[in-house]
Amino acid sequence: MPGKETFYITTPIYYPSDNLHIGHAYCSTAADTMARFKKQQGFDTYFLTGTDEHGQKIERKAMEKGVTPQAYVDEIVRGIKELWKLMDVDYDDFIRTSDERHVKAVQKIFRKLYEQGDIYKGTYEGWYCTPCESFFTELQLKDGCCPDCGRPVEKTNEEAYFFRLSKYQDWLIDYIQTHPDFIQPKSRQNEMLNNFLRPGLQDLCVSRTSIKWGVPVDFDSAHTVYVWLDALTNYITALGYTSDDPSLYEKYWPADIHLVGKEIVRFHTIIWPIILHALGLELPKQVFGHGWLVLSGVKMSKSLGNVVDPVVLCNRYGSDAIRYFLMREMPFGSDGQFSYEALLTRMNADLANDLGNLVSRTVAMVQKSFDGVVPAPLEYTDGDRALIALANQTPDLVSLHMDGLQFSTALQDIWKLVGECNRYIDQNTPWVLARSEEGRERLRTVLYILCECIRMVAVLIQPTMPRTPARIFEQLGVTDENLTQWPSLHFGAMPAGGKTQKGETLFPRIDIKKELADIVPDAPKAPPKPAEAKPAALKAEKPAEECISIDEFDRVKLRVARVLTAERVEGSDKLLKLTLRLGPNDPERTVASGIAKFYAPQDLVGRQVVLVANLKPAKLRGIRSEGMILCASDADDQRLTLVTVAGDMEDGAYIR
Ligand code: ME8
Repeated sequence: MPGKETFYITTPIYYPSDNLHIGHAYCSTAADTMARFKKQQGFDTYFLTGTDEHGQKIERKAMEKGVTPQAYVDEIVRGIKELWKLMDVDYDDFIRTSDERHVKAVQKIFRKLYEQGDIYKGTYEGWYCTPCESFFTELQLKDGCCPDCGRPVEKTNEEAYFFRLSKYQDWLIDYIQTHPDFIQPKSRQNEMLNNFLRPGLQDLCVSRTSIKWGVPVDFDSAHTVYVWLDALTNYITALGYTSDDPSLYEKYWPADIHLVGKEIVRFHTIIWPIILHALGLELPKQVFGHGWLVLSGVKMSKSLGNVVDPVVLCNRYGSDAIRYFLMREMPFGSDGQFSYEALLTRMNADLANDLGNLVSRTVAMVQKSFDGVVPAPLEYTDGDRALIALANQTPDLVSLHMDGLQFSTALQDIWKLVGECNRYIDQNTPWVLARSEEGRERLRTVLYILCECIRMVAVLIQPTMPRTPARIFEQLGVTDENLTQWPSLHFGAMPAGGKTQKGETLFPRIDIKKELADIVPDAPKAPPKPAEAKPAALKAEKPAEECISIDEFDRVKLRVARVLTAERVEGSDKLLKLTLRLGPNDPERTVASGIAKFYAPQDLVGRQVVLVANLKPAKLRGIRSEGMILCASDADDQRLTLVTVAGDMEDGAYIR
């Protein structure tokens, strides 16, 4: 008998930092949700996460604390595992790069690549910051100084091993072009091809003599393996590749999905595939680069001090609510804004009002009218059949969107059913039906339909919200395990007669104002909403000469443009040079834009921006800039964000 189809999904391995923030939890929650979904669908799933423990930063931090690097990371990893437990991130394996199984495998991989000539010894030339013990390339320097501490750097060189990335460049371009699903979303694929691969790859320095906390090169003990080469291989070393028992590797490799944040797509789609190919191994089927959770427009990050602690959130609101928010709030692949207001608003609207009320109202009515026993339906009306049809379609829609990693859309599909159930209650007014004998007959059908739809909703939310479904099943009196599984997702699978139980409110309503003021007074708030437009009569104070007429405004041609390429401008830490596409008949434009401090070039490629298209061309640092892209910035230019259009518009569209 053939075994089950396998599904192997991974998160990046996290740097051990004192506290992982809600941005880290985002990636793990997504991977866990996907793994649970596939398991629910009958796949033999394997979900890997772990920690990336080597390198200079850890070495230094451990030294500051007066402990060994191993003791330092052990303590942090304990905390990370606790966090995943709290968030119901139910991994199959947790790999640590300091695990002996990993270290041994990395050594074997390094040796194999060396012996076959893909790794060779050379000299690393670059700039060295002594206080930071860090090497930088010319491009990484900030105004000629160390980008980390700002102190002067020295030109230096050290003996190092190099990996022949350049040899595989053409193969990789071809592979990416012939495997369009390999890098997702598509914009990331263009970015990799245009920004990194087509301009040419340089061989990569893959060893250091100055860093001791790393995997030693076993045939040259002065060297430790470069952290990214060490880290990337975790996806196969965890499965036992090169070990005495490679059975997991044979079963699960190639991975179905590597989920990674957008800033590390480059490592996963350039260095990693080349390592695998050089080893003669298959490539993962897909690398998906998700967006960032941002706070006030800036990526949440420990070093910026703008982090939100998932432990605090889960303890306060429950992990299911947090998981739901993370998966529902932003389309996977795009950046999303975190704010307490948004979280609490969604908890009240979607969880307390829509889902919670639906369950409590329905169970209360079954209790009141039928002694708590789910009644058998009698005859279905057209209205009933419409709701039943929606309930039967929803699992297919959810599957479709989950398979495309569109978590938010899949949840919207489920909440459409929840919403229709609530509307069905309002239309059928069960409290009126309960008053007459005839009405009570009809009420049987109405309440059965509601109970059965709620059961189906509970099955569908399991991957995102692992705890809530059990509470719903208990309230509905569902005791048969089969009725909690995916194959039971067809209307009518649940027999009547279940004994309902009034339970605790699933999601209590929160007084948002009070919560924000009392409980999280220091909480980072969403950027203030623009002041509401004042009535015309009150606006007249504005001096007339500041106003422009509509004809004057019409002279400014604003158009949607797509960024094709983006690169830094040599000698300037402010400017990026962009090429933009407008309509099919417009020539490409070059624009120099002062946004380099806020955007990395790779984050712009593929995005739509708003261009002042009829601005007189100007020369900036030798670049003829043909227009200006619009940005919003705060008064002291500390924050800046691109202006774009809310939905995908055709390139070149006019903004009026
Ligand atoms: O990059 N929003 O580790 P890491 C969304 N060790 N995701 C975020 C985020 C945010 N605000 N902040 C971080 C590393 N992440 C390497 C990986 S893999 C072989 C080595 C995500 O701890 C980030 O995008 O810095 C990345 O995918 C993950 O957390 C781990 O980040």
